[in-house]
Amino acid sequence: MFITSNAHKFGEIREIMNASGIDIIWKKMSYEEIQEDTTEIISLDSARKLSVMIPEPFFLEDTGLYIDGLGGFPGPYSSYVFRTLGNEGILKLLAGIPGKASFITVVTYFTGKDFLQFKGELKGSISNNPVGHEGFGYDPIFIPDGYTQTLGELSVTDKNRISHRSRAVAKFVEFLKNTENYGK
Ligand code: ITT
Repeated sequence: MFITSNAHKFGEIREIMNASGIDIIWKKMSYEEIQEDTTEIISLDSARKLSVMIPEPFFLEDTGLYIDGLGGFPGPYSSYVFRTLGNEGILKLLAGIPGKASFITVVTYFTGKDFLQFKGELKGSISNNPVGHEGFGYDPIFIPDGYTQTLGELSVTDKNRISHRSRAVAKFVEFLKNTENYGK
């Protein structure tokens, strides 16, 4: 069971896990996130709180965009900054600053007993303008290293070949393959 309010995240993760023969159930709900220094801590804290209400196994993930030239900002504030400044606001902030950046996703899996984490990172840079209508969030301003297009120009399948999220989920799937719950 995957807990997220975000249909795009669900769509991406479903495709990755289905390809490995794992069906996932979407529990569509939003939950409050603490403001902390790292994506790991935020993701773990959310899972801990939800496990009090939801005793069966589930997973969730927290994602942040870390811009080197802004000291890692918006990082743990990615959700708030996207809602307030948006992509245009980020581009204005960056005027003149080289836009090396990375996306980090941390999946936290609650086994019903323990909490396990799987991390994925995608390095790239911030574009000069928003481009593309695929994906969501910061995708139109993020150019993965080795690419000329933004993530906003890539299909879900192409984004999944390289993304922070797919890297984290691939580690999670590897773990599941070695447990008796595989495919459930
Ligand atoms: P949850 O219910 O799963 O928490 P959310 O949309 O609030 O959904 P996050 O807090 O993890 O998710 O996301 C922080 C921000 O980063 C949010 O504004 C997203 O739009 C953006 N974001 C997350 N993953 C992204 C991705 O793969 N590409 C571009 N932007 C992304």
